[in-house]
This record gives sequence, C-alpha cells and structure tokens, in this order.
Amino acid sequence: MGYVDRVLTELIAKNPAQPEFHQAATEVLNTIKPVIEADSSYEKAALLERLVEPERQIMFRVPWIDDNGNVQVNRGFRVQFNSAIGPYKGGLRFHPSVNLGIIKFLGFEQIFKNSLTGLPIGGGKGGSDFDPKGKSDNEVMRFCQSFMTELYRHIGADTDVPAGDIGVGGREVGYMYGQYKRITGLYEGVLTGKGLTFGGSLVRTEATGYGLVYLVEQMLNDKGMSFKGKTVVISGAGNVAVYAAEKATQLGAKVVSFSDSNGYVYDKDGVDIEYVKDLKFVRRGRLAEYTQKHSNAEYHEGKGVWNIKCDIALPCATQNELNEADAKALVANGCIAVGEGANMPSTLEAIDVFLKGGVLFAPAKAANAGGVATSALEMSQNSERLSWTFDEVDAKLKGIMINICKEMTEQAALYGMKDNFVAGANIAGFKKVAEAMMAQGIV
Ligand code: NDP
Ligand code: 2IT
Repeated sequence: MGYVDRVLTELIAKNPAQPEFHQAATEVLNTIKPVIEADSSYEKAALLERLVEPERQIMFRVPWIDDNGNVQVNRGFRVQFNSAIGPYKGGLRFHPSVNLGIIKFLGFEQIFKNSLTGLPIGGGKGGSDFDPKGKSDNEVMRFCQSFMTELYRHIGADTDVPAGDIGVGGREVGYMYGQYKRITGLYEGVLTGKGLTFGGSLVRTEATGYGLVYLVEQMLNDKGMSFKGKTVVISGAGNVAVYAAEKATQLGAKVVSFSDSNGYVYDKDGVDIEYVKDLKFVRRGRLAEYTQKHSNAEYHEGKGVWNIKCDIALPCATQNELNEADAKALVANGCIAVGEGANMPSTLEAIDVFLKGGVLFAPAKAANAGGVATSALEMSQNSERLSWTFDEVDAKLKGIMINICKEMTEQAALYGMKDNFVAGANIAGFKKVAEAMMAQGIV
C-alpha cells in the first residue's frame, strides 16, 4: 500500500465515527498524491500523519438558562488544526448537527483554504450543537456568553481568531466579543465579523458570497464566458447565498432560486434579494413565506433545487447537499459551471460527475475563501487600528479571488490535470503549508 493510502486507512480506523472528516481527507490526500509521491522526504517526516491530526481539540460544557428558567446544556468545540503558516483561523458553527467529526472536516478544509488566500492564517474551526432557531435574543446572548466563558482561555488575537459560520452572524459575534472583552479586559481583534462600530471590517458581511462570484466570473472569463445573461440556481438563504445572489445579479445574471432546510423557492423572474435579506436577517423567518408577497413564484417543500434548469449552480447551504443524482440532473439540463459557496456541498460522486461531464467546477476551498480572506483583512485593520474603505477592501478581496483562480488553474495544469480545479486548489493550498511544516521541524 502506498503512503497516501496507508495514512487514509489509519485515519479511518482511528476516527471511526467521523464520515465527513474521512470524506474531506480522502479528497485532499488523493489529489495531492503526485506531489507526495515525487518527494520521499514527506513520508520520512510523517508529514501526512501530522497534517491529519489536529494540534489540539477542545470540547467543553456550555450550560445556560432558557427563558422558562430551565437549565440547558450544550457541547462546545474548538479544533486548532494547524498553525504552520499563522494563528488558527476559522468560523464557529451553531447547528444541532454539529459534532466532533463535522468540526474536524471543517477545520481540515480550512487549513488549505486559508493557505490559498496567500495570507498568514492557520486552520481551525469550532462551534456547538446549540440550535439558534426559535430562540429569543436573550437566550442567544446567554448561550454566547456561556460559550465564551470557556472559549476565551483558548483564543487570542495572535493565537486563534474565530468568526461566523452557519448559525453565527453579526449578532452572535457581537455577544461573544462583549463577553471576551469583559473577562479579559482586552480590546483586541480576537473575533472577525464584528460590528462596524467595534472593529469590524467593511465588506466582511458580503465577502464570502461576493468572493464566490468573483472567482467563478474569473473561471468563466478564462473560457471566454461570464455571468452576464446566465440563469443561476443558488441553494441556501443565509449569508453566503444572499450575497452571492446580489453580486451575480450585479454582473448581469438572473438568480432564480433560494432554499432553506424546509424547501426551496423558484422565481423565474429573478429572486427578490432585498425581501429575502429582511426575511432571513431581520425577521428570521422561513422561506415558505416568500410566495405570500411574490405570487408568481413557486415554493416547494423538501429538496429538489438542483432539478431547476440553469447555466450556473452555486450550492451555498451545507455539506453534502448535492449528490450524484443532483449532479447528473444539472449536467443533463446544460449546467456549465458550479461554484461551491458552502463547505463540501458536493459529494465525492457528484464531483466526479461534474469533472467527467466537462462542467467547470470551482471547489469550496478556492471558491468560498473570500470570507476568511476578508477576515484576515479585518485582523490587519485591527492590528494597525485603522479601517479601510469599502472600495479598498472590495478591491483587495477581488484581487485575492482572481489570484486563487490563477493558482488553482496553474497547479492543475502543472500536474497534467488541466481544468481539474479540485486537484489544483488542493495542491496549491498544500504546498505552502507543507513547506512551512518541513521547515519548522517535527512539531
Ligand atoms: P447561514 O446560517 O447564514 O445560512 C445557512 C443556510 O443554509 C440557511 O438558509 C440554512 O437553512 C441552510 N442550511 C443549513 N443547514 C442546512 C441543512 N442541513 N439542510 C438544508 N439547508 C441547510 O450560514 P452561511 O451562509 O454563513 O453558511 C452557508 C455555508 O457556507 C456553510 O457551508 C458554511 O460553512 C459556508 N461558509 C460560510 C462562510 C461565511 O463567511 N459565513 C465562509 C465560507 C464558507 P435553515 O435556516 O433552514 O437552517
Ligand atoms: O468556512 C469559512 O471559511 C468561514 N466560515 C469563515 C471563517 C473566518 O474566519 O472568517
């Protein structure tokens, strides 16, 4: 058995109940094989064994009291995966499905994504099985305060800088920042995605969705195409989905769908983005309400968003939301490009269908790196105690996404896998981390 296969076999045996982590590691390790096999010093230094083992995994109790006076207990996580190229950086996810395997898959992906941004940030991820849905503001605040009362001792502006992810946005980051400051007395950039009045960066809110569209636009431009005049299907109706829809629309595309965990909206005239912003971010309502105001649109319970005919698909909800059958439906309907806004939204089988079907496929690590890249720009602004203008940050974000597109394209071609951007992105992200780890000795 070769080195890569041996490490993967051991990883699966050692971490039996973590299918998402197996999936993420399998994808990365299989695609970087040509780099690993070309240099035996990696195996000698047990580089892969170290890469797949988090530097530190923290699990903790999060007790809080709900509005009825009942004591609730959730589980908190922070996985500090790799600090070879910078302080741990990555979001916090609050969703009932969160467990150690989910956080490890996300933390593992984050290592390579953060490397691709070209900025000095290592990989980490955290969160809780807390479900913010249906909770009052006060309940969310008490939960966030309790969560930070343990997390604060493990993080810091130069050690580990969390941010948002599913279920964690400006409101939650604000409550957590307040509690961190209260406990430590430090006014420092320990979290990103903060409010604009206390160290947040302009464009961070829009960054993941905008960055996704900047990267896909570049990928299309390289083939003589663009978003202009294209029909776009988007899943999700959260931070990433909404701002991806906004930027795609600005570039002349027509976005015809959004979805949430209950169902999806199909609006053939183009979705009403401002309505959905208010619905999801202000009223915290469900997408099912959309047709109350938009009688020409359709709302469908359950899955099915990938059966809508489109030119470009942008999965922006969650992991494994797009399977082999969905990929086949997209290809059969003439889809030319897919950009992953969510983390690992396509199954390994779905990716295979896209690559074999000649679909331009921008993998998550490259395509959604704009969020964390702008987080790193927020860290820079906090360090120099300055705030840059919207246009300044937006231009930097765009430059970073165009550069990532260039890197994934070049690395794929270099290893004889032209247009396989999954391999290209993984190799580009891996090389920088591997070089840093080799230089830093056995740590
Ligand atoms: P939000 O919480 O803002 O929105 C998540 C959206 O996805 C909601 O519409 C939600 O629906 C839907 N969703 C979540 N879980 C499921 C599920 N199990 N099945 C179906 N739909 C689901 O999160 P974000 O927009 O921030 O994150 C979306 C994706 O993008 C995630 O994969 C995240 O890891 C990734 N990402 C986020 C970044 C960021 O900066 N925020 C950066 C890079 C990647 P419902 O309300 O019904 O739960
Ligand atoms: O998956 C991701 O890259 C994020 N949720 C954003 C992380 C960050 O630190 O901004």
